[in-house]
Amino acid sequence: MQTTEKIWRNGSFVPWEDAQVHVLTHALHYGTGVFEGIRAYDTPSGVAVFRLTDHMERFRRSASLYEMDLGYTTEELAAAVHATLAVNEIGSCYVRPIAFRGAGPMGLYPLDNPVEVIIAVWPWGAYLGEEALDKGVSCKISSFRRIGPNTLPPAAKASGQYINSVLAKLEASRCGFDEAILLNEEGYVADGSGENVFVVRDGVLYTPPTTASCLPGITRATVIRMATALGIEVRQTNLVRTDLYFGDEVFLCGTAAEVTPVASIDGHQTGGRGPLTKQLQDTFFATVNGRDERFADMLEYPVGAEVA
Ligand code: PPE
Repeated sequence: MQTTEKIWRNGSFVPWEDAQVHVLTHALHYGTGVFEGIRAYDTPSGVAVFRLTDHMERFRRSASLYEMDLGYTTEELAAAVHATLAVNEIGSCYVRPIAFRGAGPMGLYPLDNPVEVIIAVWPWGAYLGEEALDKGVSCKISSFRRIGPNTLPPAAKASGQYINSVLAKLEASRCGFDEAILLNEEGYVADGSGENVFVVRDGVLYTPPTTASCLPGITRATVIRMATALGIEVRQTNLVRTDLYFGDEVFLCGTAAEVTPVASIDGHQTGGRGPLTKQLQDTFFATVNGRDERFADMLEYPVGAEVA
């Protein structure tokens, strides 16, 4: 991993190598952290953060589920992200805010442990490999079911919940696949280990509803908005695994994965980066790179910055 110079920690900057935690950190034992994954992009008008406010609002919702007081407003956290980018003099990169319960009493009751908030940034290229953006990835339907609204609610992005994704990812990789797609307890498609799932069939775009235990992805919402604007019909509906096997095109999307085509599922070939996937992927990259005015409102610049 490519490191940067400074990490924002509880309101000030510390050198990357000094941003340590105690081994009895509550979140390390019990997973009591909430986090975000955000991307910043170099644009002709400077460094922009994609849908920063939406990410910070989800961060706040995740924290509230676990009764964590972030101690900063959404605006303060957004300003801290811009400041972290500036102090590290970095352009396109990944941004990782995390709030977690720190060292203090042991045991499951977390409210006596301090909440720490940090923001780190680092260069992170194509999540599933540069080639995947063009050629697509191979996916396996995981034998592990996705966590549900009454176990570990997928509407929150909490650290401990990701153990579910890790199991699925390990299994997929052990079996020779690039990525895992998880079904929910009812057997409907939920999401990838770290991405939402879309299928194209006869020119219509399908994706599971958020009630299917997928993360309410911000890239998912972006793709739905773009598709609608491009005149593509979008249906949020429960999908079964054969809907993916028989899809004309299948793709994954997420902050890290951006828009990544799926080449096969359980060995069933899809159309790869077909025409709709390509159109949405091109629109996505043009937007985040500041080259598509239609969706420019989703790019957030530091307050007071000149936006040409
Ligand atoms: N589903 C899951 C399970 C998920 O983790 C992500 C994001 C998404 C869908 C897409 O959500 P959004 O980023 O809001 O469009 N996964 C993050 C973590 C990846 C990681 O390896 O860490 C991400 O993409 O940043």
